[in-house]
Amino acid sequence: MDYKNLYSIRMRASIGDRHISGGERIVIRQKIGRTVEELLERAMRKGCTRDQIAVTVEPLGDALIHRLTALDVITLSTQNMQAGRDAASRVLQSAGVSAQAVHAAISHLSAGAALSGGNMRGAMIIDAQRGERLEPDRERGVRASRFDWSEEASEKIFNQLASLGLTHFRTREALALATKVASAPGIVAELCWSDDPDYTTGYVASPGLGYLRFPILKNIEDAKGGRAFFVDKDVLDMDMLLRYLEKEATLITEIGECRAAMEPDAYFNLRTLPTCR
Ligand code: WAQ
Ligand code: MG
Repeated sequence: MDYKNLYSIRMRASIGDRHISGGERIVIRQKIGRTVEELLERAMRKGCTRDQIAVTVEPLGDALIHRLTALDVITLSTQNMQAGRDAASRVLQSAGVSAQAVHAAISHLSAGAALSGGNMRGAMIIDAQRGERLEPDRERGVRASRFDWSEEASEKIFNQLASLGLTHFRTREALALATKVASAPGIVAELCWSDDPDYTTGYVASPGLGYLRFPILKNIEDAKGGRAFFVDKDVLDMDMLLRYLEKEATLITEIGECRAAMEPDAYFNLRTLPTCR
């Protein structure tokens, strides 16, 4: 892949004010046409022929492109939502998020984190110690943008995840987003679950722990979802963080380790064992 002549392609489909479908890629010039088509098809499948589909093709030119290695992936399986949230909370706390901040994030996400009570388009930014919300726009939130897999890494992660039975495009997309977020300045961890009523899997991600999936973080048919980016307020430079998340291009060129599912207790036992080499 030629890292110089890359293009950011972003699609957003809406009906009136309502966001219906979105997606984005970073590709070489020769792939622009095909990629625009793929993103359009994705919007059409969601029934977005009635209103508006906007596709932006932006040359990244000589802009610096950060190259990242994807977070390691593991799934921690539980029987129900409460056990899932308890395990996610424990992981977040071991990543350095206070119990208070975890509680705040889960309450906001369950209730609908936007000021108006619905889902946000972007993420909350939450002080990992005090649990206070810091994002400048509490209706929209902060959107991570301009990230993708390189062609080689895309193929590798597809195969790795598929070998574990993880074939949904959401998993690859969320892993890419979480990898960018975890690499951002001031980030401690992230908590996410989908707003899609049929998709109950969510995750916790952090630079040190990787990407931990939880198959039941909410009940089926619940259309409330969102993201919380936990930050270390002592080192946070909000402008720098927002610039990195929204504007600076990141390409994932290496994949991490992908492990089979296990129960949370088995995972926590593993992690507290002394490492013998
Ligand atoms: N930046 C920040 N927040 C975003 C972004 C973004 N680019 N895109 C979505 N969000 C927020 C927004 O509040 C959405 O309502 C919420 O996240 C959920 O978005 O199998 O599919 O696209 O490992 O519904 C996680 C598990 C799936 C995947 C997450 O999220 C797996 C998912 P969705
Ligand atoms: Mg969604």
